Amino acid sequence: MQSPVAKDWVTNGGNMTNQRYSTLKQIDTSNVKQLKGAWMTRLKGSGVGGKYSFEATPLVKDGIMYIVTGNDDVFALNAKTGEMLWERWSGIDQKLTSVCCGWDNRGLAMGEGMLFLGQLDANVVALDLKTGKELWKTPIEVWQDGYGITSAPLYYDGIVYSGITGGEYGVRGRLTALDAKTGKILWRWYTLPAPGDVGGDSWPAGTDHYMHGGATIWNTPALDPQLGLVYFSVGNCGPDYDGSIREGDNLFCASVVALKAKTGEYAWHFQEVHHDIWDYDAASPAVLFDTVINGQPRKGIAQAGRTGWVYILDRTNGKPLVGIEERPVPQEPRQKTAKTQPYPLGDATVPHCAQPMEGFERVGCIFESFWEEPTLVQPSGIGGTNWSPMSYNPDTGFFYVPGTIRTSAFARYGDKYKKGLQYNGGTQAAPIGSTMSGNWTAIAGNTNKIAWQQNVPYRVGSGGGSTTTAGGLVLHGDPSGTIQARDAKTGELLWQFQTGFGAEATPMVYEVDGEQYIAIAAGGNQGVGSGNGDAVWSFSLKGQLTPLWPPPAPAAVAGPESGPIADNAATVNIGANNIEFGYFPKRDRIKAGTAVTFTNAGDTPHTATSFDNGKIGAWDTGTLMPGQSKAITFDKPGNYYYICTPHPWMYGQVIVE
Ligand SMILES: [Cu+2]
Repeated sequence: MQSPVAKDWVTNGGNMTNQRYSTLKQIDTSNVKQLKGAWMTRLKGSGVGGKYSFEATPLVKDGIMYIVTGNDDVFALNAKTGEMLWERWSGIDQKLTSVCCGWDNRGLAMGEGMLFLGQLDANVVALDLKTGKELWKTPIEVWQDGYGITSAPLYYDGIVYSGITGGEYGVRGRLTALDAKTGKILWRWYTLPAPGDVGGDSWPAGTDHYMHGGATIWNTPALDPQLGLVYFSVGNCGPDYDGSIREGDNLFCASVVALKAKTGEYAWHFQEVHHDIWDYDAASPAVLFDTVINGQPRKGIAQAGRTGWVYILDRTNGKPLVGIEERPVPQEPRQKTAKTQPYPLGDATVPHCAQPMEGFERVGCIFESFWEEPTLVQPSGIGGTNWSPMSYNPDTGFFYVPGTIRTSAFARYGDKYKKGLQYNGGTQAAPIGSTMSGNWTAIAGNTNKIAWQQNVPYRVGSGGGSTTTAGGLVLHGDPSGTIQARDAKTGELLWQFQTGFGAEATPMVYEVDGEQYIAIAAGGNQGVGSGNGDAVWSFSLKGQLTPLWPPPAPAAVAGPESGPIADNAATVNIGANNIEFGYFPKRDRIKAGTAVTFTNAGDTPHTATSFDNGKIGAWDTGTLMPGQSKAITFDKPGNYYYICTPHPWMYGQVIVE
């Protein structure tokens, strides 16, 4: 786990650095064009349905591959042939109400002859590596209270470290350490400090807001055995868009944190965004690397934030390695905005100012404040870099950063905490008609400056990230369904191959019997709307399989798109047909004076809320619990767009004639 990654890939990030750098170099810049599919295996329909994303990185050990789907089902495959060796179906409740952003599992951990996974129902589970048989199962929380797990755990030295989700449900985030042998909880470290703890004074005194402040952990920790520290990124504050009730910096939201790996004792932290009101999580995994700055060897750690910056720190103490300045930012007293925010020196990977759009009077750059009037800001509330991992190549000294280029219309509306329900306090939908795209950026680890940058048509910062190799390659998927290889030095696209499904997971690299393979899970991402599926592909120079047909293209423009229009549908179902985050029909043409009944046919609360550019909430169903309905009568001819405020990537349209 401490060695450079070679034949096997034994943690989510390759080894404990999360670098996703493989030393294998049989496949390189000169021959990558010859790659074809060695095998492709469908996982028996696991994770097939519009509510799922497939983001997991497979693990490989001794010629066997282990992969987990968005339904938390685990499969062992012969890594040379793709043949299924065993399967373990999670049996998780299909009516979970605590999944904010798609049913998803980012991967597994391995150690002591076991596999470890976190489930959406907030259980950490150990399976026998040989058979898939369940050995123990520990609930680290209760999903009915808004908790879940989507991150891959990390195993090291007898301990399983797990993150937790629920940042949109008013939970109290934490890192949980479990005994690998028994599943017993050894310790918990709360990312939301109580009064008297380190950081406790960054929450308003005399309130319990810190108990509901989110700050969850979406991705796998990294660990430095020499320093004895475990590192992780911490997500947004709750309620996401309403800072009015939580004056202060709100530690440890949007931070990188280091703890003593054995005991969970606090070591240091660095907060990327003070008093976050933009959903600017640190969601992508923290990456450990060594570099040389001003002639001095330094121990670094880096994290790609939703702000579109890479934060480069000294991993011994959390101090900036390249330089980060506190600068004054726009103020909104009602939001209790922080006076200053950290600005890393170097380059951002995505644009930092929104373009004006018709209807919006308030347009700004990063850290622009807002209240109830929708305000356009870039980067959007999903980044920048969201959950997607970046990789680091010690040969080039570059990080390979996935980016989303999107605009959010931020608006606050306030929220009361109710156990187990969404607690957002506002919304951040992209304006109807605004473009959404992505990019890949190489950032130099010793200067934080752009070495190269390539724009791509779709958002890539949400699901799949990059992997890099000693063969001089950067490997990544694309929402259009292709896996792609680039030249690590220049970013030039050298090879692509159509997998047939949204390729929204991070590739990995392994070797069996002297042959190098590159594998990727292909099954789409519900937030991006890329082709759903259950495929795992493996590629090699001796491969014979040819590409599949491309899946439907994901959205590149925000809104209900140009899909079919239903005529006079009297009912719009929300979350029907196992597509939790969508309206059916999405577009409806009716006569003036008609009532449309919005019915929540899904498992989580949804809304249909008017979203005319520049204005939110002219009409609103309010929160519809599962099974509830509300009729809205449309009297005047016109075009009525709407969104779901807690899930601001859901769009609908009613055309009144
Ligand atoms: Cu919704």
